[in-house]
Amino acid sequence: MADDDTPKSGAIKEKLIRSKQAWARDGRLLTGHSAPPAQRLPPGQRKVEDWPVLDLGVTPSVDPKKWKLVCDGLVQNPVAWEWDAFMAQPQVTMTSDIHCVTGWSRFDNAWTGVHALHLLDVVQPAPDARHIVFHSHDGYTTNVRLDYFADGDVLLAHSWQGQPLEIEHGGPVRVVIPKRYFWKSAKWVRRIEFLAEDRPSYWEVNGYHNEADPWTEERYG
Ligand SMILES: Nc1nc2c(c(=O)[nH]1)N[C@H]1C(S)=C(S)[C@@H](COP(=O)(O)O)O[C@H]1N2
Ligand SMILES: [Mo]
Repeated sequence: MADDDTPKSGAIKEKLIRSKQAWARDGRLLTGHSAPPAQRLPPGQRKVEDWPVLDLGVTPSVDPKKWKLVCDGLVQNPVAWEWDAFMAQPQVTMTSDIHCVTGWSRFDNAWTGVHALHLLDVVQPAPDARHIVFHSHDGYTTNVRLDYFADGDVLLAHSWQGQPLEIEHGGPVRVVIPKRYFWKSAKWVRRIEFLAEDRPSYWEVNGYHNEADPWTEERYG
């Protein structure tokens, strides 16, 4: 949050943010159990059929024609892909479950987009790159370890269930990191920054866990 990413406070859903901070304080939904990954619903989660919208309350309108994805920092080949260049990359479709820290899980989401491993192939992270921060058009940021991003099931998605991702869900392009709580999956992504040192970001400095593994209930920290 060191740069000018901070959203205008008037535009933020202050109430939602305050209540999520209170959840972190109270340890809400923590069960104290952990579940084996063979079981599909992580501890403390309930399955939903719809797809809730969760964000800071700022829905940026991002015209794909003006959208650009910058990957920079500790990489040997920085890229700045405009829409056509992004869509010209090899495409994958992968199905995964969403686990939101507010307690809902949504199974079987078919995402289409660019595989994270392809992006890594292109940019070639420098040997000392260990961490990533995603920057989004609404001012949101979130951090993950580079090895989590390289996990094989991660992608930069432009479509969900075969349809272009709706703007409320982060279109034109969002990150999808299935093995982490969903706040790690940045909507409206515009920049992927590669770093040597970790940089806890929006929720990670507001009471939420740095790693966010739903199976061990890394909700707060
Ligand atoms: N840019 C951006 N990405 C974001 C957020 C946000 O506020 N801004 N919220 C995160 C949180 S807390 C969740 S739970 C998911 C929600 O995604 P959805 O609205 O598509 O369900 O997006 C994550 N990615
Ligand atoms: Mo969330």
